[in-house]
Amino acid sequence: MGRLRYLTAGESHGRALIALVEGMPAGLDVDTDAIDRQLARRQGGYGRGARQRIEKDRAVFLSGMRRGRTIGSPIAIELINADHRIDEAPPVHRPRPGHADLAGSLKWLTPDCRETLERASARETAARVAAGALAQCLLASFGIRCVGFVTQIGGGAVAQVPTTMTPDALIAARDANDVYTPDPEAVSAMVAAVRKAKQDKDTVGGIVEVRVFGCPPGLGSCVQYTDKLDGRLMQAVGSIQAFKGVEVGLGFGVASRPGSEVHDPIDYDPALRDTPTLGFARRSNNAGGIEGGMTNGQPIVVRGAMKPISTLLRGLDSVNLRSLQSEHSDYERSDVCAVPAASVVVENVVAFEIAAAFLDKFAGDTLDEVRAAWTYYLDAARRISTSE
Ligand code: EPS
Repeated sequence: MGRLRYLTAGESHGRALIALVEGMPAGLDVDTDAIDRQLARRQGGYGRGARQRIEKDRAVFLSGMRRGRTIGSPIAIELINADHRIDEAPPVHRPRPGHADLAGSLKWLTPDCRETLERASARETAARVAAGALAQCLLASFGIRCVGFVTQIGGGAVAQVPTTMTPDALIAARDANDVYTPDPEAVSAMVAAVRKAKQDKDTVGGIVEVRVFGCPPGLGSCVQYTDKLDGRLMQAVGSIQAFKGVEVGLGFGVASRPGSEVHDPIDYDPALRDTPTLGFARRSNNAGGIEGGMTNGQPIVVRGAMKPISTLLRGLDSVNLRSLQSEHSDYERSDVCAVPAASVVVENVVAFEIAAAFLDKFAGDTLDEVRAAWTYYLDAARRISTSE
């Protein structure tokens, strides 16, 4: 039994994408409909291009399951690409600034950027969503819920999302529009920002946020840098295609405030003893649920900034890798804005890291052993004041 981890394989126009998940305990009922719903959400959102009309992502479980339950062996999930034409796809010689095209061509010593772009494509995030949605099945069975949504598109369309919103309220409001924001007041400005980018033959980025509810304290660790949960979440989100910034809690906002306005004072409220806080209430959650690399029982809050997609209909100044002459970058069919879709990706990569940290602490070959460890821990933690 190793740490929960996953790898992905597959090219954008290859036969399929694969997520290979290892370390999931046996005995977990897998809600394949819930996984497919996440995949469908990732395919949607205002600003998507024509590719999503071709694909219909569904998770095909190739291994690791019997009768809808995990059996402890590696779980291979396949997502078949309808548009698989990698061998016929034309070469790309004019790298798109911002995409992996030039750096990859220099790395793999080829003037054909397609060799790189096929794997660098954000199509790969479908496999990450499949792995994360599987992880959400585990988290759900322990009452942990992850909710990802859009808080900003472009410079002007900014949502206000109160910290008091429950997971159900967030999901209901988010799912009521196709920019995936829980603030109904922000929807029209977000749609207008995408529309304007499209008119201008340009692209637009934005900010997404994930809140994780119901996490017990003690996930992650302050002992080694590799185990700090905030660091792990930053790596997970920062590795998503087009993400250039990640914040936990107040994030960059901590720099400009005094300590008295950053750190979250601690109270004890016995009425909250049976919640994930175990009674240790906080007057604010600027830490975003993580202190010293460990969860503290408050909701986890992670934000990521996505740059505008690097494939612009009007192109950008570039150089032809064959002639070394200045030319406009190539246009590949693409999206104008994938920020709503990216909120689904962020939700699911965060879910995966939380599940991995959960299983680090409550390890077990079977779900029953994991549940026993979790129950024991919560019971002991509630009695902390009476221990020596
Ligand atoms: C992408 C280019 C486009 C996007 C793709 C990401 O692909 P295509 O050239 O096939 O139209 O649609 O995203 C997806 C296919 C997806 O499923 O998210 C890129 O270059 O990163």
